[in-house]
Amino acid sequence: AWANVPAGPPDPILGVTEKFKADQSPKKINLGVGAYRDGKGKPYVLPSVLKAEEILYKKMLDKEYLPITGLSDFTKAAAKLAYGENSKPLDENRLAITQSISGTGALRIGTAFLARFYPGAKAIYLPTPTWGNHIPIAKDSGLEVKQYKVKRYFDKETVGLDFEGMKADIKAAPEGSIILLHACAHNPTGIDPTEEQWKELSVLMKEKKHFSFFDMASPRFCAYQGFASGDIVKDAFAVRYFVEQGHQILLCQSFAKNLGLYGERVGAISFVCADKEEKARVDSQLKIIIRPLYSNPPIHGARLVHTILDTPELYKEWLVEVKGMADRIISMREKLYNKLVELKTPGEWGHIKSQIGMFSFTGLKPEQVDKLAEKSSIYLTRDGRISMAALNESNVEYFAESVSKAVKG
Ligand code: PLP
Ligand code: TYF
Repeated sequence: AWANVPAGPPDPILGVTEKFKADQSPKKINLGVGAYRDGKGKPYVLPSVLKAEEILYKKMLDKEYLPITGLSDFTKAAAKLAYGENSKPLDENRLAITQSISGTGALRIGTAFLARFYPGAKAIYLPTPTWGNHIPIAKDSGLEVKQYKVKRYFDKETVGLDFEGMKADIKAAPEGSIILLHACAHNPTGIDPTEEQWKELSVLMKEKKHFSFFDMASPRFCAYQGFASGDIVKDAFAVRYFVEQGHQILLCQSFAKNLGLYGERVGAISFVCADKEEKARVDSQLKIIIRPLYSNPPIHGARLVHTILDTPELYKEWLVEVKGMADRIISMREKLYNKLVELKTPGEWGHIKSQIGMFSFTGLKPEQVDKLAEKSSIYLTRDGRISMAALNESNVEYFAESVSKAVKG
């Protein structure tokens, strides 16, 4: 029956894992997929999650279907986490929110909603580069994909954000365009606008009457005071600032990376609406989109997140655990940088230390990436992105030595 089905290409990110698995070398390293690993290279289940599991187990809860929009205790807690305690749209009951199948599912619902109801052009502007899956998600939902630049490739002069280019492209987009913004820890570059730059972007987006579509997929994983004191305001800065400035944003949230709940597939999507009545209409259409897609979301991950966010001791513990992940990533950034410099590796490597989040955008060229796989059994995506969390005390030197060799040619 399927003689006419052509073979498709593997996913550029998940395909890296397939190649890694096929490699027999004991030294092999998988720097492809963005999933946190502990100091021994093993997946990390957060102790706060295990405690929440215990609490839930003891409750012997049933496994009935959730409503179409998910567990309301969870969506309330998720909204509070992103928008803050005293957010007007929450106080005024004008935030439409639904649970989603992690961040990907949130993006899929959000783009489907826009394709159906956005009053302007059915196009979405994605940053270049961006998370690869953004493109097919938007297309499958029926949006046309356009681009704005956040980084000029191979331009050694501009290791950081190409803010002027970004603004110029956003300005050039027709009035009322949909612009996707990574809320923090941009994937794959690890480069975010500064708070001042976000403020400028807010003004520009308002002038152009653009629509802000925020994707908040991962924490910054950098040790700043906020997290240590039990506050996530830095991660949420852009989202909260835009909302304060009156942007009626859409926000996709994922609990995969910040709680290590990758496989639980728990996320949320929310729409800041003009008033209660508009919220009710948006809520009704979200249900109409979700019902034929998957009917209602899975229950367990949402219960875990709700238990952690709404149990003060667990919440505090979670923040400490995120800081632990952040600190380990930062120490790997430092080790990698120092070793590359020590080995006199040609090029500037300071960006490895300044980038934010789980990834580093190394600047390695596709041929160098291929060489790393062939000669050293080291696997990463061809855009030169590495998951810093896959590095540890046992492999960071080998990685640095291999990179140094690949760069020297
Ligand atoms: N958006 C971005 C920018 C991401 O990097 C990711 C995951 O890596 C996601 C969304 C979605 O991830 P998930 O569906 O696992 O929550
Ligand atoms: O590493 C990344 O950027 C992501 C990771 O269902 C990922 O692509 C893997 C599987 C998945 C969602 C995200």
